[in-house]
Amino acid sequence: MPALRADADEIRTLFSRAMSDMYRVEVPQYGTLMELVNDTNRETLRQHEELGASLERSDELERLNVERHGAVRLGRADELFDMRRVFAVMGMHPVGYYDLSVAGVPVHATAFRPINDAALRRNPFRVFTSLLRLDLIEDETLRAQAERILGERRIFTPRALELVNIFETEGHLTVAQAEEFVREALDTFRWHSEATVSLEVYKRLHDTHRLIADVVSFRGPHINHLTPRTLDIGAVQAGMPRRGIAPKAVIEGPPRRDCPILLRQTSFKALEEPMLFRQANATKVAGTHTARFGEIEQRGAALTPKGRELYDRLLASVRQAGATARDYDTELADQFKAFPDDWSKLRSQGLAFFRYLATQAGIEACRRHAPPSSLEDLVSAGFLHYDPIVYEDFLPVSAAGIFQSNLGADQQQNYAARSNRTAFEAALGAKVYDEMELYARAERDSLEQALVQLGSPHL
Ligand code: OOG
Ligand code: NI
Repeated sequence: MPALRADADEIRTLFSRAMSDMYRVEVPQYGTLMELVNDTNRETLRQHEELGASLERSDELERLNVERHGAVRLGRADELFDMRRVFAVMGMHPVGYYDLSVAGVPVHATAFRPINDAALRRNPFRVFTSLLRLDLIEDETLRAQAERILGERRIFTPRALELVNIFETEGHLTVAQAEEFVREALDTFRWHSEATVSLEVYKRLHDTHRLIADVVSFRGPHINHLTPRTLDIGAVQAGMPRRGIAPKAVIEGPPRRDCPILLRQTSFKALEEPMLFRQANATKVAGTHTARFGEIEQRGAALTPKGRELYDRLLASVRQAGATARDYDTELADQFKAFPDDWSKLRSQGLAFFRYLATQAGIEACRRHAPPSSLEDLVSAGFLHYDPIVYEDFLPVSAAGIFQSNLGADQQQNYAARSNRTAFEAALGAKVYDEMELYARAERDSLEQALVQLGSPHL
């Protein structure tokens, strides 16, 4: 009998669960945060029946409890190349290019995530994956030293890479191989409390940028946070201090709205963790390192390029106003009055993406009479229902805010904005997917299916 094949969705779910279990042991506050988020989600669903119904229709209720994203920071081009191959086994592919150098963080990044509707419904696990840009270190000696140190590490176990090879040749793994793969791949993301460098080198790296020390001093790219999705981020932010967690001052992203858009995020400060540094004379000295933190997010509708342009413009004007944390929320809410907060307007003005469904009444009516031939008429007749498509990606300005709240304000630097997508894709060994194309396709596919159900009117 042939061995049972594992499918990519199953492997991803096994992996994200294993990652969550590992992180809960490594960072106990993560467990506390998970409890708070679960309690809040239950309460929100109890209070907002319509939200529950909408999530149910788009099959999102199921995924909510397993949904999370993590982040890692890599040091070498070939690490990114292999990371792409490892994530491909789990049905996760690079979507989007994020240049964080513009925000004073010397990395560029992509998000590995599932890209088709069925896979996203099963488990939308995402990993924000940054690559350190050593080319932005000006001190040549330090840059060469960082390169040498990074050159010596192997972040994947030999067996993990062997299993990736098997997957690439066979097109799948067996269930037994998949279980082994999850154990082996997980090893890459664990925390190492012993640095690969001396305290002195660590300090030099750290003084250049804390992020450089975080990447270069370790044997592997520890997962630095794992973020659950909440349905009410304001409630979680308010509940954090009661459970002994101190959140950052402001929630990143758009303001609170009746129709949530994109992504709102907040985090708690990185932990100062004990470390051992390996001195030249082979003795070890104790020190600390701050890297790992907790974060929560609330996801809303994916915006079209037009909607995104409006979002970016409004957010930029809030930031230009330079409000202090206390006034920030007021300023944000004020500016965003210019962003329609009503699903019907968001749809008719082409600001957000939607998934269409043929209604039962529509299907029955269209059996009796020829259906109307415009999208607007089908919607207003109640033959088509629409729900927002959830935003599956990240926001560079928010990501920079999250990075910075964990690096300390003194660590902001001004790199001349030199985006380098070509170098990133060369390292990755592939082009990143364009997220706008993925959302547009999901909308188009849903509409086509709905129209078939209504007897294929030509629009
Ligand atoms: C990644 C920060 C970005 C988010 O949610 O925007 C991120 C990092 O700190 O490595 O995870
Ligand atoms: Ni994050």
